[in-house]
Amino acid sequence: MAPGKFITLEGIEGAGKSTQLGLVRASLEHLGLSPVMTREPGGAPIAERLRRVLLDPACQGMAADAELLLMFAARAEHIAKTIRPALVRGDWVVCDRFTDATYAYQGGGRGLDPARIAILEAFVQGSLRPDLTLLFDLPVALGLERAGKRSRPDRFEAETASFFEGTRAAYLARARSEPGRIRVIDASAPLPVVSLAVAAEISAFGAAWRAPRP
Ligand code: Z5A
Repeated sequence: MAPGKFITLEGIEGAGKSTQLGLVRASLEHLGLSPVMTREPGGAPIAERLRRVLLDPACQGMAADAELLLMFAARAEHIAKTIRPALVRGDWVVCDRFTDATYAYQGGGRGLDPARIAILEAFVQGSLRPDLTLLFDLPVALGLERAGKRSRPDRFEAETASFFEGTRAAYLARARSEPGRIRVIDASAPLPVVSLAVAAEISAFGAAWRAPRP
């Protein structure tokens, strides 16, 4: 059986990834696939416990290196328990955030050296990389305005605009360096326009790779 494909969704705070997840799933189902939907940090029981620590506002001031290592600890668990078994079964996996978020948030936002992130990426993931990444890009002020409607911000949502400017810049730099894998979606557009762009990207990718129908 052919291994499944791995699709990730990325973007800064309030970019609209979660809003589009249902459409991504529906587009893949339309192609006869039953994708495994998951997220980071989290996506497996122990990884979800680590997520609670990572997002907890009471953990404000966590050392940047500790944050980085916890992200990869959660990822190791997620890969072992959820992602790799699904891909080996031939299932497609759709993940709300993955390692591009580490380069963007811990690299671009916190200022950690990307070379150190790359060492952990190789250690934890081996050769596992997303096959397709949709990067929802929009100005920081608009993302924060959209996300600002939430009542209780988590530890990342409480960050400053300059943190998210660094995050966005790192995401865009990665998209420039891997244009084949990372497809940039203009997330500042009205919802129906963003949805059309998402459906087009997923359909094109899915049609090129979909498993033969029985
Ligand atoms: N993190 C990290 O630092 N390092 C890592 O390696 C990983 C993660 C993996 C997880 O938070 C945090 O972990 C994340 C980065 C960090 N923190 N931040 N920021 P999360 O997964 O719980 O939250 P999130 O990923 O940031 O999700 P979000 O803030 O909810 O963003 P979103 O999913 O992209 O946005 P949304 O909820 O779909 O939309 C926000 C609002 O905008 C909502 O009211 C929508 O109805 C509205 N919306 C969406 N699209 C539109 C359009 N096109 N027009 C108008 N309004 C819209």
